[in-house]
Amino acid sequence: MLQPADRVTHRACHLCEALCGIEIRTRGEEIVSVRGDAADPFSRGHVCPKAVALIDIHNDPDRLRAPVRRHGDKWEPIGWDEAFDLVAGRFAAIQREHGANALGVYLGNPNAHHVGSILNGPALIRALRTRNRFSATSVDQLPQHVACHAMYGHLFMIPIPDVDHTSYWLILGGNPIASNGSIMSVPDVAARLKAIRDRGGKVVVVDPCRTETADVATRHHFIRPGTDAAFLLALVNAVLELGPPRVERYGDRLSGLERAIEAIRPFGVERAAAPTGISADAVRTIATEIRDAPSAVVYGRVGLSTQPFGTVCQWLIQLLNLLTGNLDAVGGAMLTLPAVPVTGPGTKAGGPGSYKARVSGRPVFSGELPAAAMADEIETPGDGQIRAMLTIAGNPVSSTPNGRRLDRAFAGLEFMAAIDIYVNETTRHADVILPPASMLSHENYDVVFNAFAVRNVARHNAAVFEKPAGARYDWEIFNGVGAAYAKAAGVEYKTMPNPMASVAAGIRAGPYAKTLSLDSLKAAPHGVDLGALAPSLLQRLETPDRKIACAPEAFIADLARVETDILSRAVEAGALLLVGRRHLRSNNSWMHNSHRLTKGPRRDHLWIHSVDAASRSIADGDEVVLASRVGEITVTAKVTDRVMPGAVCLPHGFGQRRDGVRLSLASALHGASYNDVSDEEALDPLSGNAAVNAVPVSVRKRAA
Ligand SMILES: Nc1nc2c(c(=O)[nH]1)N[C@H]1C(S)=C(S)[C@@H](COP(=O)(O)OP(=O)(O)OC[C@H]3O[C@@H](n4cnc5c(=O)[nH]c(N)nc54)[C@H](O)[C@@H]3O)O[C@H]1N2
Ligand SMILES: Nc1nc2c(c(=O)[nH]1)N[C@H]1C(S)=C(S)[C@@H](COP(=O)(O)OP(=O)(O)OC[C@H]3O[C@@H](n4cnc5c(=O)[nH]c(N)nc54)[C@H](O)[C@@H]3O)O[C@H]1N2
Ligand code: SF4
Ligand SMILES: [Mo]
Repeated sequence: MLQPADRVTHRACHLCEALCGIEIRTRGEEIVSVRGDAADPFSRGHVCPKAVALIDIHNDPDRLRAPVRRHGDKWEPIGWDEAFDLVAGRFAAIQREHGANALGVYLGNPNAHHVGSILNGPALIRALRTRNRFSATSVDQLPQHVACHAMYGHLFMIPIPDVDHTSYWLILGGNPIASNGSIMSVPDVAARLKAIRDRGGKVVVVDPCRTETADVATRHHFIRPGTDAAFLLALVNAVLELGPPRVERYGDRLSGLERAIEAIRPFGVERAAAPTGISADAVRTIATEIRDAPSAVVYGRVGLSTQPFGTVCQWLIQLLNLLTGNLDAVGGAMLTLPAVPVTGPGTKAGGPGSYKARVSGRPVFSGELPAAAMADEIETPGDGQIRAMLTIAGNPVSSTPNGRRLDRAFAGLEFMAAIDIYVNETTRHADVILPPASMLSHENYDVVFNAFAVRNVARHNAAVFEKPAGARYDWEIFNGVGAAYAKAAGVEYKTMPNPMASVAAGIRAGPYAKTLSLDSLKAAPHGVDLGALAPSLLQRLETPDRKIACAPEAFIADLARVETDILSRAVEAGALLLVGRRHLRSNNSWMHNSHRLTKGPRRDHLWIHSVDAASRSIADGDEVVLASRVGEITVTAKVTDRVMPGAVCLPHGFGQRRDGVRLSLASALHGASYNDVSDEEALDPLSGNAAVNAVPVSVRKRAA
């Protein structure tokens, strides 16, 4: 029953990229309900089951509410100041003895959703002076940054599909119905997908699995994992067969187009058919449909980036949109124009590092080493070896490749601190955990995902609760560590102001400054619509010559690998490649402690096609051993034609059942960690991004 004393707060859900507006009713300190905010012009009342699970996270008895220090396998409370001094003192001492790079830092995904982390985190990281920086970016979208930085001059200049106006959407390696969209904030994507078809358009999905998105698409093509580069090369050639490139709109702002076409032509349309499993006819049909559509957009996400050809795939996608005149065009792919700019003056364009990973020689991009190289850097002795770690909102033991090796590496550290809300697979190795206050007591502005939305939107997120006495915001924790570290290490750390001040300044420096301010946003609790995406890429290019670089030499050189590793490599009979999937009721590795999300049927099965199951005498529900170069896990098989023959599919993020994890619900669940079989040596060489998809594996029935 609603009572007059109930308070209503409007904000956006911070759990995924969709930016759904929510309405939270509270009575005192209790949350009465979480609902979709029907008055939000962007999300229009849509939410997924995770929004309601915000209640579970807020109330979770396992969520840490104050700093803790580990003694053996026991955790004891510790005061904030004592904790800051301990962490800073140990970091400084280890660096004094072994050099600044003896400290490693890993940043996880939730940082991207929190204004305090995204705006104030970098100052702390810089103050810590280490080159050994890692993040979830290199198990995710790094190839998109690398491709777009090379072509357009800024790592955040990633064109977004104009979902609301397109007539044709080709989706590769993304399942927005389950993920709610990525590098494309698109709330209520199901309705938006349906609208494409209702207005006579088409949606075509290319994926080794028949996903929930494939179910609502016009057509779905199975593709053998990791072969998309060959498919995309064939598609470019099929487009070129139909006539000259439609590049008039780019005028003289293209460089290297001829060079790119010349490099791509030898791949032809026919050769991709056998390795990919998609016929040349099907490729030509897609090319014709794209060419005939009033507007079209090609989009590739996690399944395209986290595979051995991530950067080449993302480059070819940009080229396809460009060659068909759909880059920077309505209904195609355009840059969002956010209220708080993330490109342009005063922002960091990013780019390749001037150094490489110490042990593996893997590339560095925008000051970060590949997460797949972290275990090497911790385990390998020598100058620059990591001996202490700081993780911030990250769970690399479950979320990055060869988790078991990383688990062992973390166990061997001299010292570790985590800024995190749980004792989980990774943070159980910490000596000190510093937990920020519940996100519902944080004021928030989503600097990142408002900048990658399919409409220009902005929304201020009011805090639902006062911060409890003694609790700290994430940015206050950064200031605490920073100040203590400055003292201990004798370096500079300038205390950072409330990040909302930077949001206000960002809006003042941004394109809507005349009509918008932080105050006017606060007065618009349902968010502000700033209009549809519009062409702006050509005006915003940040390459040195202000042209689109169509043919980055490193990308062209990597085509040789398509030849050797895809086109000329025979597929062994019975070979299996592992791919991942997401479920609407899960979020990477950290939301399995919510009763609302984990109840109901199990979602941790290994999908295997009936042909592959039969040849291995595997029946539905059997326990099977999934093995790769790096290890084995036992999982439960589900025999299904949703996955193609030759591929098996497992969700990541399970496997909380490990000693010392303090997640009472999650650690009782079935399921093993995907990343205990993904391989840290498998990566996209151009970016260093982990190839957690298309992992060669074997599957056998577990001996009784
Ligand atoms: N096999 C496979 N692996 C994958 C993927 C895949 O598709 N397949 N996907 C990859 C992708 S896209 C990503 S983004 C990464 C994610 O990689 P990570 O970010 O390393 O992992 P998460 O599971 O998101 O863990 C988030 C951590 O943040 C903590 N946390 C949650 N909320 C807060 C908060 O408010 N404050 C703080 N300080 N901490 C908080 C959680 O307790 C948890 O420790 O995983 C990648 N790994
Ligand atoms: N419910 C839920 N939502 C989430 C998350 C979550 O964990 N759960 N995580 C959030 C995060 S951090 C991210 S980055 C986004 C990711 O959002 P999406 O990019 O939509 O990711 P997925 O849903 O994992 O879809 C990836 C698809 O790639 C396919 N795939 C795998 N390998 C290949 C390949 O070689 N080729 C092709 N063509 N396809 C391949 C898989 O079968 C799968 O269908 O989701 C976000 N939203
Ligand atoms: S779709 Fe994403 S933003 Fe929307 S309610 Fe679900 S988790 Fe939150
Ligand atoms: Mo992600």
